[in-house]
Amino acid sequence: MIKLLPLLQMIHLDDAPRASHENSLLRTWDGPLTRELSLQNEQLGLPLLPQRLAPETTTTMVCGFCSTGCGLKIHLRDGEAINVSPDTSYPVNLGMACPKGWEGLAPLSAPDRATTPLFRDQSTGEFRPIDWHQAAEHFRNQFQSIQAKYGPESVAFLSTGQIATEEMFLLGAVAKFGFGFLHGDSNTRQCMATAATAYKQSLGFDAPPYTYSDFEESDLLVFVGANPCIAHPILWERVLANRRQAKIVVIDPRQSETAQAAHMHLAIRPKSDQTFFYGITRLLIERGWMDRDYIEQHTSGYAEFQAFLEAFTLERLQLETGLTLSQIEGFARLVHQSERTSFWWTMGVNQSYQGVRTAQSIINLALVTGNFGRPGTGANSITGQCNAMGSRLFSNTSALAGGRDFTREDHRHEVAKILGIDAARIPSSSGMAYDEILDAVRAGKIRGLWIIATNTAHSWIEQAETRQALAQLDFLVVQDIYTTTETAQLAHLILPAAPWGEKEGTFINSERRVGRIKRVQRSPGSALADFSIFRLLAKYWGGLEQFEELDSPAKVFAVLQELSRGRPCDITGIRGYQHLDEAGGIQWPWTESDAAAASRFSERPMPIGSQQRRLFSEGKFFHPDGRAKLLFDAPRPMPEQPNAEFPLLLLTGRGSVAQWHTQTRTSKSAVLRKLYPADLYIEIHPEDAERLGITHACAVRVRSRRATIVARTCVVTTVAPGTIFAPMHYAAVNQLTLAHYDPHSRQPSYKDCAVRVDRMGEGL
Ligand SMILES: Nc1nc2c(c(=O)[nH]1)N[C@H]1C(S)=C(S)[C@@H](COP(=O)(O)OP(=O)(O)OC[C@H]3O[C@@H](n4cnc5c(=O)[nH]c(N)nc54)[C@H](O)[C@@H]3O)O[C@H]1N2
Ligand SMILES: Nc1nc2c(c(=O)[nH]1)N[C@H]1C(S)=C(S)[C@@H](COP(=O)(O)OP(=O)(O)OC[C@H]3O[C@@H](n4cnc5c(=O)[nH]c(N)nc54)[C@H](O)[C@@H]3O)O[C@H]1N2
Ligand code: SF4
Ligand SMILES: [Mo]
Repeated sequence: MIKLLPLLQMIHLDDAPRASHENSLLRTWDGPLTRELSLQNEQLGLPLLPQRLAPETTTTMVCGFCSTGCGLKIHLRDGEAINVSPDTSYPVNLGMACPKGWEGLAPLSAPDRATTPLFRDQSTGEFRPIDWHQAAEHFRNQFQSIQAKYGPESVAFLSTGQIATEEMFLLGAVAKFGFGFLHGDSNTRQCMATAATAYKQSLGFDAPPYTYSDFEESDLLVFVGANPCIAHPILWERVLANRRQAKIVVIDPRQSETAQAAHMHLAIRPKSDQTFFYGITRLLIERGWMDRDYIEQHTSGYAEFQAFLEAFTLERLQLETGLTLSQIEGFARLVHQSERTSFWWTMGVNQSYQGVRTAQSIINLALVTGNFGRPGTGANSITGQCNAMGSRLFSNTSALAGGRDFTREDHRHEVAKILGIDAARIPSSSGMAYDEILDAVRAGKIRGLWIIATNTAHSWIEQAETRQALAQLDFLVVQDIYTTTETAQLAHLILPAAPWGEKEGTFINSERRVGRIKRVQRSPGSALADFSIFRLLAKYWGGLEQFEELDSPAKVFAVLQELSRGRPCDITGIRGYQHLDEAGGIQWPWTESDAAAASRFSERPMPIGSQQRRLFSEGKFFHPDGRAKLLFDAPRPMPEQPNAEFPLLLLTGRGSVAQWHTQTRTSKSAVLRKLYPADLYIEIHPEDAERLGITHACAVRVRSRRATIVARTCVVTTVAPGTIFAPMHYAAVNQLTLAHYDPHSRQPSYKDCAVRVDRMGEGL
């Protein structure tokens, strides 16, 4: 048997007999396992899908990049994927996909895939391959000894919105209720924390209200800090399919690709959106252009809000937003005249030191004008990662499963009962947020950290501090699909994971649609699905028999359904994974009674066409009084404003359709690599360039108070004078950014810090 295994799988070098209880642990799981055999997903109960099919056939699943959640056809030969094309019948994308979707398989076969656990040798500092048994023992021994020495607060995990919901739930449950980790957060903090918090406070639950057909049903679409042409290209296709001759307004300091395609571009001064929306709301109210009935019947706090808005005069608006009177009035008139206005926001709003109140200034405007719950309306946050919505609802990080609160005893008891565990195992607080975890590492309070499917050393704000924290840890475990990520390179232990395409489970997209992913390829070496890794680690941890029953994603999905019962995200009406295939994904909520009612009309489990559902059509919100709260606060000044020494403001964001985040995946596709510049560039306005004696494609130094980096220039009029733009896909960019956060959501404010730009050789 040994002969058949690739070299890296033969990893256990000592021949000492393995403790018999460990063999028996594995045997209960995998059948008679010899130490010579590395684990495979098949042995852990995750067979290659689909089984028993014709040699050449096709299956379907959702894309593993952005939260649009397009349906893809996966073409198989002998049960393994050989190609991808868009699914023509999936209700999200209707036969379209962006380049990332088409190239979805390329990242799986990259040469730097992690194929075996790697352990850093203390003496040489080099990684040494080990087997899964040794990896799980190291994991247990190190974390348990840190906990024993420094107490329960001394360990934490950082997870992701890019693994299956079943996996992130299992991680949260095993780590928090099993291993006793009090702190665990995810990269959803970088992305959706603001929207989640804003919705929860305003509407009573983290519930994005829309369905994608709202793009087509709107008369006026307002995009705020969102660049869907680049970040959600297939949603933009849905906008183009609008049948009502809609007007499109883009509010963005940059003339983004989306702004270029809009009827009206409001090049707002960065971080003045909150002031802008207050001012617009005031203007609409002053002119009697609000919806009095809607306000009276469905909102609370209107009188206080109206009084607060008095200060947001037209003069103030012009001064603070940099927009002209005619732009402001023109926009207010458009909102008034449109029967159906929908507001769509993304990172230009969420990633801000005042993101939650800014998001709520948009929610308030939609409520006050009665643009809620009807087709083509809504205050709609577009999600980022493929499964950020899954992590918001079920990951047991900032919220307890099912959108519950860790702080509520009744909620802890509900979850404990469903899981069959003692409620005392569930912490009574959600624990530290991402930034607080890294602060605690720097303070020496957290000594052990487990990072899963996120590339902290590249993507977190203010990188020098971040890397300093990671370097300080006694034990850093990185669970990734590649060994080469900036974060994996800092690890003591690398756990090789299997990505999208090599495992099964579900994702939840931006419009709350639960979609399916499948295992259509074998993983290289002994890489395992995150699901299998969590189970393996739980097994080795000891004393966690209660989690053993959760031995397949399908079983965990059934638990998630139970956890959702009676909650706003109730999915008890879904009849298993196959139902998701048949229905083209299913939006939450889909309750047992919804399913029963639908089956009265149709033989099929759920007919396509009954699928487009939005929330709040009755105007009933999730607060106890059924009303939406109008929440507001005085806008605050930007903490690091440009000055004489650092005269430019740095905006960061997505650079191209072909680049995904820290580029670990998209850089593996030769096709995608042709679609973006290999090296870091900054966009700068011709006026600034001229003043600095810079031309196009010049090498420049970009300096902030934290770092100096080198970039090439791209001289364009799409950025406003006084600002520059740099894509986040290049690791150097977060060396410049300033660690500051929204106080309610603790989301990093990535899009505002002061910098200077100098020609190479000058200014330093
Ligand atoms: N190709 C590609 N697509 C992606 C991703 C990717 O990496 N690559 N990532 C996915 C993820 S996780 C996310 S979260 C989304 C992000 O999707 P988006 O939020 O659409 O993308 P960003 O480019 O980060 O930011 C959007 C815009 O905010 C603007 N902005 C900056 N500051 C302000 C401000 O103060 N006010 C306003 N109104 N606008 C401002 C920027 O100029 C930028 O054009 O994209 C998803 N889709
Ligand atoms: N300056 C600046 N910084 C930003 C932003 C910005 O606009 N400006 N945007 C922020 C936002 S919105 C986001 S969402 C973050 C994204 O930041 P990250 O989450 O750090 O970015 P990714 O590159 O998506 O990292 C995902 C990691 O998981 C690995 N991976 C992929 N699939 C799997 C899997 O199935 N299992 C395991 N175990 N690993 C897997 C990948 O190889 C990769 O290393 O960046 C944030 N950072
Ligand atoms: S738009 Fe998003 S979900 Fe659709 S193919 Fe592109 S990356 Fe995948
Ligand atoms: Mo994101």
